[in-house]
Amino acid sequence: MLLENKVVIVTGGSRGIGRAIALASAREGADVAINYWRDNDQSYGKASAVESIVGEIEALGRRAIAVEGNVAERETGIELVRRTVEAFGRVDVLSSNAGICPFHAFLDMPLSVYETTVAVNLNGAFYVTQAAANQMKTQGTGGAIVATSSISALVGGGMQTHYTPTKAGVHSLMQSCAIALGAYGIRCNSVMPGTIATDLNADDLSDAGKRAYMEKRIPLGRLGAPDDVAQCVVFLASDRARYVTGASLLVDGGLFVNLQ
Ligand code: RM4
Repeated sequence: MLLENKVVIVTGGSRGIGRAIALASAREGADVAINYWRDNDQSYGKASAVESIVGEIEALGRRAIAVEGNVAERETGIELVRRTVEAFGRVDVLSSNAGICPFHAFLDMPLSVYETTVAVNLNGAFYVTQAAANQMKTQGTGGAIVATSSISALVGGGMQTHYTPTKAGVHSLMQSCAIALGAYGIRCNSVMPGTIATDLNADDLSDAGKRAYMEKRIPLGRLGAPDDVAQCVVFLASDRARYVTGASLLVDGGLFVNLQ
């Protein structure tokens, strides 16, 4: 068990990649605090998305709590850590995963679309990382922070001029936090997912031509699944990565390197 008796916080943990990270962490022995926001997704049967993931974790014999809050607000990270410590006594791992990507053209992008994307993806990552790192420092036993950056930290997207800078920022945040927090034994790394089939891009990939184009560009021949990313997050969070900090791991099926 790679995360035996660890306490893991996952932001944006009710759906998509975050849900997979929460479940994979529980499967590896962790108790999990799941942050979510406006969970109105009824695609998990009668239960809401967050109710169903809590149930799946408890069915594994691990504990889980759900804490609603918009990570774009600084208080959310502070309250999320407080509720986690209240429930489980500590924080060992933070998966700073919450993010949005409302695809939109650049020239007529509404200010609200830009500002909300920056607030959630970058400001949110900063706030929750700061809150978790302060708790880990207080605990005095180190910790691991894994941020969900993106292949989009390294390459652009014509409909993602608001989004790609935030993912580059998350990547850089982890590099600087690795330096700032190394003295406390807190490791900071990022994963860089490629095109992973989730509700984040369901609309974008509902275009059969776009989906076929992306699949053709990926050397492994398929879009990623959320658990493909979750397994890499578990590795970076675990003691197997004990000497890894300030690093980033592409999880993209070879998409980034595929020019021709
Ligand atoms: C990723 C990458 C994918 C896109 C998602 C939303 O960074 O750009 O292609 O589907 O974002």
